[in-house]
Amino acid sequence: MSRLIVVSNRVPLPDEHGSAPAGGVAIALKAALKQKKGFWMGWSGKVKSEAAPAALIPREIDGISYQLVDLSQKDLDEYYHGFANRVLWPIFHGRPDLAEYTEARRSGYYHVNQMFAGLLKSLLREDDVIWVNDYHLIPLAEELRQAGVRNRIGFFLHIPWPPADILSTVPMYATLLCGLSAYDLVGFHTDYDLSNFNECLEREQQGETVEQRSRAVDENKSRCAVFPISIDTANFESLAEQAARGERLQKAYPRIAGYDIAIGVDRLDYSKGIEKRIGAFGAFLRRYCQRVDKTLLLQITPKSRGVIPAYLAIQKEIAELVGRVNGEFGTIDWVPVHYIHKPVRHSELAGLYRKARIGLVTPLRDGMNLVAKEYVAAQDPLDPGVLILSRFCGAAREMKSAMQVNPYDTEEMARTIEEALIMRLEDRIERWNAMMTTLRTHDVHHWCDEFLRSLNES
Ligand code: GDG
Repeated sequence: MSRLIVVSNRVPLPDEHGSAPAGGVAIALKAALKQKKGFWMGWSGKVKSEAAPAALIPREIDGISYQLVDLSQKDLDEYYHGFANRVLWPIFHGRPDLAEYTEARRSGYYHVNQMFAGLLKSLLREDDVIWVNDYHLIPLAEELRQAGVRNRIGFFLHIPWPPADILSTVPMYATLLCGLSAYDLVGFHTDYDLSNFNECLEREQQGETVEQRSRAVDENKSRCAVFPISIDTANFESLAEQAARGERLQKAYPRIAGYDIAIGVDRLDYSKGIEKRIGAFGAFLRRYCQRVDKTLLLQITPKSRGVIPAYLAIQKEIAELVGRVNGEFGTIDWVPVHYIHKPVRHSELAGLYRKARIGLVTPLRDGMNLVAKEYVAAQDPLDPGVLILSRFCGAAREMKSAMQVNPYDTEEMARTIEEALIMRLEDRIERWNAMMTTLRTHDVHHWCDEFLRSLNES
C-alpha cells in the first residue's frame, strides 16, 4: 500500500498540556495517516536563527509520524505573515483593498515552498501519495516537479477561489495559476470556486499555457473537482449530548441561563462579518424591544494573526461596537452581547451550541465554514435551534434549509433573528432533519476518502 504524505503550513501537534487540537479536519487526516502509514509535514510553530540550516525534525505522537520544519523570522514575516496572510488571504476573500503586496513577500513565499520541496524530496518513496493543503503551499508541486518528483500530488484549497477580476489583482497571479497545473488533482469546496478557477484560466487565456507547462513539467494534466469539507458529525453529536447532560454546563453559566441565546463562533477575522453581526443584533433589539432583557448574543472570538494591521483594526472595531450595543441596551443586571476574546474548549463549545436557540454564522466570504455544520450537529433532535447562515460561505450551497441571509443587509438580519425565535417546532425539526441527513452521510471522513480516491484515480 502506498504511504500518504500530508503537507500543510502548520502541523496539528498537541499543545503544552498534551491535548491535541480537536478540529475534525485534523482527526480525519490523522485517521488516514494511521491507516496508510505516512507522515505529516509542516512548520513546527518554532522560529530558528537565520544561520541555522533548514532541517526536518521527526516526531512520533500517538502513532502518527510528523516531520517538522522550523522557520526563520524572515521566512515567517515574508511567507506566512507576508504573502500568504497579507496578500493571498485578503484577495481570495474578495478584499484586494487590504492586500499589502511586496516583492520581498512574494519571493519569501516561493523560497519557503522551494525549501519545503527540497526537504520533502529527501524522504519520498516512489509510490508515496502526497496531499498538499491550502494557499500557503500553492507552488509546492511545481517545486517538487522541478526537483524531479513524479509521485501523485493532490492539492486542496480550504479558502474560496476568487473571480478572475479579483484574482488578477495579485501581482504575477499567472505564475500561481500555472503552479497549480503541476498537481494531479486540485480540490475546491464548491462548484462556485471551481467555476471561478476555470474562468481565471479561460479569461487570462492560460488554459493552453497551463497545459503546455504542465506537460513540460510532468507530461500530465491536472484534474479539478469539488470536495465539500465537513465535520466529524457523529463525534460532535455525542460531544454536544454529553455536554448538555452534564451539570457543569447548566451550573457554570448562571448569567446566561434562562435567556434566548444567539451564538457566533469565529476566529477574529475581517472575513467573518463579526462587526456586521453585532450591528444587526443591535438593530434587532432596537426593532423588537420586547426582546430586550430576554435575548443575548454570545460571541466567541479567539485572537488570530495579531501582528497584521488589518486584524488589529477589526479587533478594535469589534470591541468598540460591543461597548456601544451594550451601552445602549444593557441594564444593571443584563448584558446583551457577551464577547469572549479567547478560545473555549471544544467540548464546552459543543454544549454552548446546543443551548443556543440560534446559530449566527454570517461571514462576508468563507470557503466552507465548519461552525455552521458544528452548530447543526450539536442540536437536540427534539428541540433544535435555528441556523442563520450567510449566502456567501461554502456551507450555504449545501445547507439549503438554513435561514439564509445577506450579511450586508442589517435589517434583513434583524428580521431573521426574530423569525428564528418565533419559528414553530415542526419547522425547526424539518429544517434540522434536512441538514442532518447530509451531515451524517457527508462527514469529514467521507471528504477525506473521496479526495484520496479521486487522487489515486487521477
Ligand atoms: C478555514 C476556512 C473552512 C473557533 N473558535 C474556537 C474553536 N473554533 C473552531 C470551530 C471550527 C474552526 O475553529 C473554525 O473553522 P471554520 O471553517 O469556521 O473557519 P477557518 O478557521 O477560517 O477555516 C474555512 C476551513 O478552513 C476548513 O476547510 O471551512 O472556510 O476559512 O471547527 O469550532 N474551537 C475551540 N475553541 C474556540 O474558541 N475549541
